[in-house]
Amino acid sequence: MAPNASDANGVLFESDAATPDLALPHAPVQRADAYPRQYVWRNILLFAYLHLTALYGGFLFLTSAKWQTDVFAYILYVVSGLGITAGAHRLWAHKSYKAKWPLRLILVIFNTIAFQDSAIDWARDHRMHHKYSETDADPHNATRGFFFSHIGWLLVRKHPELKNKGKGLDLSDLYADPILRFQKKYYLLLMPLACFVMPTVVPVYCWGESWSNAYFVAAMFRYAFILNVTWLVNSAAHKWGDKPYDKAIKPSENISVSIFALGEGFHNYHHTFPWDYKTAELGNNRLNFTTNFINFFAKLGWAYDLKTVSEEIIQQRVNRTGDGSHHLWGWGDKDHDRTEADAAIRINPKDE
Ligand code: ST9
Ligand code: ZN
Ligand code: ZN
Repeated sequence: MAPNASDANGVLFESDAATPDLALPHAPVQRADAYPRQYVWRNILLFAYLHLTALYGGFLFLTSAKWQTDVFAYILYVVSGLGITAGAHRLWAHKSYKAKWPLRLILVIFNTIAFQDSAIDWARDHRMHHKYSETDADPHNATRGFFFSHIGWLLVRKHPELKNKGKGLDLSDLYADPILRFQKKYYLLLMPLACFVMPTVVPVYCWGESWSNAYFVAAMFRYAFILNVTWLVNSAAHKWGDKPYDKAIKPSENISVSIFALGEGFHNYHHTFPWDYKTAELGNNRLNFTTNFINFFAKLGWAYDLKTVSEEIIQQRVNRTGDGSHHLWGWGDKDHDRTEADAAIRINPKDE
């Protein structure tokens, strides 16, 4: 079922679009009411503990861990990151491509190392984030400020509006996948093994690392690091950057976030065309590690039905709702506005 409620604030799938350039018929509205916060003290204490141990882990990463442990932590960051970007995000939340079961299995293992809750729950929250973007029904509503959209939303009970509107969400595609059902059913067993036990045990038994370096560096520091990178997409990339595709929304093109988030910081594009498997316009692949990962599996035939938006539609949308910052490669770019080009000051011009 396509989310087509009249109060939806953003498109989720291509089928929701109601204009030729793939937008909703009305402009998006931001909204946040002042509702009483119900603090979840268990989460506040656990996140405080995580960040304190991660700071110590960051210190050990630089000073006393073996180089193999540092490389291992980096590899875990990349693979667990792909479990979020290529898995929970582009495959499961947005259905922007399809994957055969071996790739889905790899991605679910990567996703469990990332511990951002089961892929089904992640995709459920994320569909709300796009469909009711920057309203009370958006889990990390960025109009509530940087802190709330970064981590604060995980420290309080969810807004009743989110739970109400969430009832209308169709998740049947997610529950139809036995791999996702298995992950959700056994999450409380699989997640601690994948996110904390395995990253601690491997360095100790494979290259003789100390228990403390292994735990603080490969488990806690690596986990907190990737969490904060992910949260930056919700906070920084909803605040800072250009809006070449839709200037009426907060999500922005944030290159710095993209570098750390494996290509997920082109957020103005992504909220404008969320079902594009690249989450960015062509030409940005250098910073889009996840797109290259999906392209690689597409060559193997394990990823297929990759969806993307045509240049014409992108251009229409840029012209109608963009903030004018859409990139030009330079003079003569076919996208260069004619009036602006004609009015340019040219010194010693000579057209060949
Ligand atoms: C974490 C997730 O950090 C991070 C996600 C970030 C997303 C980023 C997106 C950006 C784009 C992608 C870029 C990726 C870049 C990656 C880069 C990598 C290098 N719809 O939740 P509950 C209903 S997780 C419909 O308990 P509370 C439902 O009935 C960190 N219904 O609400 C549900 O029952 P059930 C680790 C919904 O009690 C019931 O409400 N995890 C929806 O208010 C209760 O749900 C944690 O720390 C919905 N969306 O508690 C756990 N939501 O589930 C954190 C709820 O049975 N979470 N319902 O169906 C919690 O502790 C709690 O959720 C809470 C709220 C305290 C925050
Ligand atoms: Zn967003
Ligand atoms: Zn998304």
